Amino acid sequence: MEKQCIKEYMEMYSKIAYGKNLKYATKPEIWGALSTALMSQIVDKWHDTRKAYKAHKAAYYLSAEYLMGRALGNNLINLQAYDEIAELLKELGVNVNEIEEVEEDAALGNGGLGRLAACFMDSSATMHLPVQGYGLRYRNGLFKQYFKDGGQLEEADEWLGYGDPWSIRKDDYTVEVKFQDMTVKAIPYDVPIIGYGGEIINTLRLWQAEPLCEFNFNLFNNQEYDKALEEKNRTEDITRVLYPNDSNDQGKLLRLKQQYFLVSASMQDIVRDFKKHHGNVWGDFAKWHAIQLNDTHPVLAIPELIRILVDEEGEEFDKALDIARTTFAYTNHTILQEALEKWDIRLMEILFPRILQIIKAIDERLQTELGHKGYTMEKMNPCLILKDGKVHMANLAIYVGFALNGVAKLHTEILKETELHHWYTLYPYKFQNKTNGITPRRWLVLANRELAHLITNRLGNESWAMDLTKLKQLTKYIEDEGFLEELMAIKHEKKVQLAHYIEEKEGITIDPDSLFDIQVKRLHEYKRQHLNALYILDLYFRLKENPELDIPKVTFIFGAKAFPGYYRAKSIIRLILAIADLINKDEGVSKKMKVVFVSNYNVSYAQKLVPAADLSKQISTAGKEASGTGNMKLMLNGAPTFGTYDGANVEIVGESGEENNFIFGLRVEDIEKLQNNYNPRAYYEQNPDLKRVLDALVDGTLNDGGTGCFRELYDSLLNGVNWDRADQYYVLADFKAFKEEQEKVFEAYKNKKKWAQMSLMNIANSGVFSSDRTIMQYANEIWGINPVE
Ligand code: GLG
Repeated sequence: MEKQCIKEYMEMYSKIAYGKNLKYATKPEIWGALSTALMSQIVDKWHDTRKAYKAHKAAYYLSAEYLMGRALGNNLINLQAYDEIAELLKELGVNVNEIEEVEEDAALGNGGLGRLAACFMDSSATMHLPVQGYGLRYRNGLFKQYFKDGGQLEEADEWLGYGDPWSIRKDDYTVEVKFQDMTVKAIPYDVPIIGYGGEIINTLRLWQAEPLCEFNFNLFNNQEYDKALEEKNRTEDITRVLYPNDSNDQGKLLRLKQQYFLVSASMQDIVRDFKKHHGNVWGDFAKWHAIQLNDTHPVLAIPELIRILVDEEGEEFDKALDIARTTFAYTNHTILQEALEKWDIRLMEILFPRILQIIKAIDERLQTELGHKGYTMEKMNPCLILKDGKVHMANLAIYVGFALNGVAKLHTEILKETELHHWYTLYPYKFQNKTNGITPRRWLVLANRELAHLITNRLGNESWAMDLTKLKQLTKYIEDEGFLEELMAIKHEKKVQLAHYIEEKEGITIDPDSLFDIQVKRLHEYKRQHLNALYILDLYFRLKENPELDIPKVTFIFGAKAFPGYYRAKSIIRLILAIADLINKDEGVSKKMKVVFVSNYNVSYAQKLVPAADLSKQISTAGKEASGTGNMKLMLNGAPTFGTYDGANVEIVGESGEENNFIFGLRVEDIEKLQNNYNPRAYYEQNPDLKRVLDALVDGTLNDGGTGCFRELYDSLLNGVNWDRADQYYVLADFKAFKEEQEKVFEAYKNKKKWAQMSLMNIANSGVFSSDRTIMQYANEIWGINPVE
């Protein structure tokens, strides 16, 4: 990277774009100028990458979500230019961190599923894999969260406020997407995905909806101003906002429109490209393309490809279906029933009747096939695509797809044995496992520069960042006191940094010498933030009774957004805020423990929290968390897992050793046994501590702001609300085991050397959780693509 060159570019850009000399530029302007300068530097390599890929089979990742976070810092790391640019900024009188901090997160996703897609983009480019991402350019990403009067409120996320230097609008690749009642333009915005080392630059293509015609001039002339803009607004609505739902299917018309808009634009783009390079030899389509469907959101790509081949290219339906059957693969991310998308047939009829027709024809083929296999109507039922007035998207994906995968070993086993057992008996060969991963560049090299330096020093070079299994070599320092001390000094430094940030952002003072016990993830009952909260309340009561209680000083940190319409998730946030208020205000107890719920938890906040964690809380009800990926980030940064035997926790503990983690609670098989005669009330009656904390929800100890929501939460745990069973997520059943395990944490934390060794064992054994490994498995075992030189 030519430092001088970047500087000159920035000076020029500042004049053109801001009309001022660079030395008068504000921080956001410096960010804009620097980002644009860096873009100018990568354009040629970007072009070269595209050219090099032409002769190879490519994979396309279709996803409604990409939780990218900030671009600048990450791109500097991947270009290996971070220190150099920090130097340059210093010459300009600013600190690189300050410039990084002005950037808004690109929060075009909700949680794990969207962040996984972002990590996959990074790993594909780093591994030189010809993979292109397709997604939507939401004008407003995931809402911003703030707390008022003890509860969560939301506001729109205007992430494009300072412009968008990290994408290029490609008007010449515009396509038209046709709905029954309107046709809209899909404009691609290409985001460069810089592989580590800066040699390969892949593309994430995000589509933006725009009207064919800006506004209706005749209506405007007739002074019907609102009407003149109606079409424009209706069109722009399609990519206006990300649906803020994680693990829940809302069945909204606009959401279905978004999905079709994404897949129609993407499939047209892929077909256009195929024709350009291979003519219309459709039989070769799957030789050149594999298309991965990230969950059910982009599954309409299947009938859309068939529609294009049949209606526009004149192929036979059966041939088009065969092409689809060798092209698409599907990833399942959850077994939660409420997340499995089932669209009203009626909605599809209104929006795109031709697509519905094609789905019907596919369903007929499925029924014929099953009929030949001797299936009765009853046996067929769970596999049907169309039933009960709905289109079952997962069934469409599994029937047509040539592969389907779960995201952790346990999850895949559950799919095979229970959730999708009917499909497994039919097509056992389609089932695969691809345990999730995370990119070590963002989650270690960038987020924890101090630890990355230590590792590079000890291993001799930086190659571990592209082959994370090399971290295994660190185990040789397990008895090296000097190394262990350095490791803990870095942890302490990251805690100090986080404490400063929390002080500034949340106005809460925390002690870096206390144990940082961290649970960060979306808010959901199955993730059981309330189990953690009830434990904390119990600890508070015990400290009140006995201020001499022998525990190390501890800080419990939460970060989580709740879907705005998820009432009970919001109650849980309110509960934790109320508990935090009670404890932090208590002069005596707060000397030993504090509780912080950070506001607006997002990727950038995670980059500060993860390196500072002493303990990683992963306490979902066994069987419910498909994988988890936060668990991997925390492991990589040296936090032992405090968790249930669920999702990828199982594999994490398998790698780093049970003795270096804290595993507690019911396992999947325990829950299977318990479920039909589970009586949460018995736990309440028999455990006075548990009774005390639950009673605190309703006896006035805690203030729910007059909402009655703590009573509702209490009822959901003890009595069941509406038609739901009481305590569906086994919070009460796991309370005692949780508490006993947390005692073990406190004991272990007292032995500093032992703790440092546990931390080291987690770092050293986190190599398999690199998304480089995951993406290579997709490439080899599903897509059949190879790295390109
Ligand atoms: C899901 C699951 C997570 C999983 C993630 C990525 O809930 O357990 O780690 O996808 O596969 N909806 C999600 O975020």
